[in-house]
Amino acid sequence: MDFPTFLSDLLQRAVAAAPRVGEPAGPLASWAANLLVLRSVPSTNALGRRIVDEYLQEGVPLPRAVLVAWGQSAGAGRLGRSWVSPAGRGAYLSLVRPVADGEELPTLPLLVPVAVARALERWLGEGRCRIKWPNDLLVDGRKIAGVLLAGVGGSQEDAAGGVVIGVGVNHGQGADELAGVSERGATSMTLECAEPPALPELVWGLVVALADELEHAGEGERAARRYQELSLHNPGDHLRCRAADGTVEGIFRGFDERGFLRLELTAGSGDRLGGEEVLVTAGEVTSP
Ligand code: BT5
Repeated sequence: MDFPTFLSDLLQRAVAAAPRVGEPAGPLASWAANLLVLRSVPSTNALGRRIVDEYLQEGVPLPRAVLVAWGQSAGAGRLGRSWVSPAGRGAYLSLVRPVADGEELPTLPLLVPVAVARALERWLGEGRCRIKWPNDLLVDGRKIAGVLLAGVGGSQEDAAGGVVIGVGVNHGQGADELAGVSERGATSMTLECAEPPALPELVWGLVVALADELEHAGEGERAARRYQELSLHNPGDHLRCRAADGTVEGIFRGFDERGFLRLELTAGSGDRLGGEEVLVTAGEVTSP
């Protein structure tokens, strides 16, 4: 598939999602109304941040928007890491959204990976895509997708800001192309699905799933439950995590409503005692 075909396919899908006169608009319509498809950008998340910044600075209400790229020259991961984004080989998109109240923001890191896993399951088969805390999507231990969220402006108490929700999914790469991309190993929809979707179908499937799931922003209990259902980690598992202040190790006791990981320490470290429960707020699970 070439870029013009990709572009026109997505635009047709957006037009088809527009509300019909006399019918109530579903969750998808407000996103489909502002769909931008670009051939190449450094990063859809960087572009999204710029849009949110400018709207907030000008005091203009932020609309919902979907930014899609055919390729990215500087795809971003967390903590300064990068996302390998060859043109026409993956889904690269960012959703821009206002944050109406302080309850919504903490639920997004839970809802977004859930939406992506659910979208991919349609082609991968149920239960094959698992979430490794906090934001990696794995199939049989290999990374197929990643999520990058950035809140802009506002604060948790007075949330008049916006959020940029970035999603990258490998689509057409073969095993050779993915060798060395991720330390854990990487995979793609083409490698994993008996009948992989076409690239625009994958992108649109992600938009639809995100639009649906984001309707539940702010529902912390529901978000934590759905995240746990798709999590690679089960309560009772022994986990080692790289946290903000070093490595911690212990028995996993579940997620809280903000997606923080509850860990019962197996060994004391620093001024913490073995058996103490700690909340890991940022970092990642490094083993098993
Ligand atoms: C992520 O970061 O997994 C978030 C990735 C988000 C990418 C999307 S694409 C659209 C939007 N615009 C952007 O600029 N970004 C978002 P993190 O957990 O930090 O993982 C990054 C690590 O994953 C890298 O250090 C590599 O080890 C590995 N990696 C990089 N590219 C990969 C790929 N294509 N497939 C699998 N693993 C990859």
